[in-house]
Amino acid sequence: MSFRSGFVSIVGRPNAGKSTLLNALVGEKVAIVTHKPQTTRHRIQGFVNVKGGKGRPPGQIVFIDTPGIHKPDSPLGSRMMREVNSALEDRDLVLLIVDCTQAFGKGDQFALDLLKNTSSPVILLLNKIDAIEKPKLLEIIDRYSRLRSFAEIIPISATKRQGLDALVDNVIKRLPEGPRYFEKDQITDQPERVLVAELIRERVLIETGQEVPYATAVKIERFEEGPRITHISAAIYCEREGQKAILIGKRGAMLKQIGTSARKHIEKLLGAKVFLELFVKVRDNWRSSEVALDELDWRTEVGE
Ligand SMILES: Nc1nc2c(ncn2[C@@H]2O[C@H](COP(=O)(O)OP(=O)(O)OP(=O)(O)O)[C@@H](O)[C@H]2O)c(=O)[nH]1
Ligand SMILES: [Mg+2]
Repeated sequence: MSFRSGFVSIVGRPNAGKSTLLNALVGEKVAIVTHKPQTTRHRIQGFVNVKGGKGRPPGQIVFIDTPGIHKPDSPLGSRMMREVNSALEDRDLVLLIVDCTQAFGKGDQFALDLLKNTSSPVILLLNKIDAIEKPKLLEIIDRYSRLRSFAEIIPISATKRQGLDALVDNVIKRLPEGPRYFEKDQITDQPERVLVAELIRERVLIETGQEVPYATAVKIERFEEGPRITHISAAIYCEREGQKAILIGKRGAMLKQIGTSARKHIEKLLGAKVFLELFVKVRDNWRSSEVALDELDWRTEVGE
């Protein structure tokens, strides 16, 4: 059977499980995951190589994780939504992922409306089926089928890896004949230092309370691989002195906690011993400044 390949965007509301799904499909952690909405801020590609067999063609799928669909209330939010919109353009397929544990609301309608902008076929993924009863699932299927037509509706659990085989099967069959775009051993378009910055941001999101995480960004300032240890210095940006005080904590306890847990995750990622230095810096209202947003964008970070 001929080799298939193509680009498949994963879109949906914040917290629906897009990044969890990408990681589960790729088999490695390429996108950070937290229980807080609006964790992902930029597009992340993950590559999945598919072995052929039993009526399944061989191929390579480029999945694109995106920020959660929301109504932006800041320049940062607008940029995040630009990432979503561009992920809806010229794709072979779009996967709309829905959190089945949440009641249908305005945000879901907003997401469905946004999909009117895409000319690609849309597959509906009903996620988190591990956490609901069957009658509820049937109710959701019924509701969505009445709202628009989908190329397919597939119930899945990204955390329990249920339904993922059916998903890959379905996706690869719909892709056109095409080349292998990326080397077999490459799993993502994200450079190592961006993955490292994201792992630090993940720890900040998980360790800190309500308001601080959304006001933070992480920038790697030094990344030096030595023979025995990799030295990494990173700045955690926040918007106000009060947030800085929270991030540092009593006698530096919070920053230490973030650093220790981030270091463990980074060492696992790099497969090397790491010396991690973290600084907290205040940059007034960076989320509203186009200049600051440019500087903190990962593409600037890696010099692209
Ligand atoms: N029970 C259950 N929880 C899930 C499943 N998939 C994801 N989650 C949880 O849902 C939360 C959000 O997951 P993410 O993957 O970060 O969601 P996201 O759609 O990428 O969110 P944003 O990046 O904020 O837009 C996390 O706490 C996940 O562990 C699932 O299949 N079942
Ligand atoms: Mg995400």
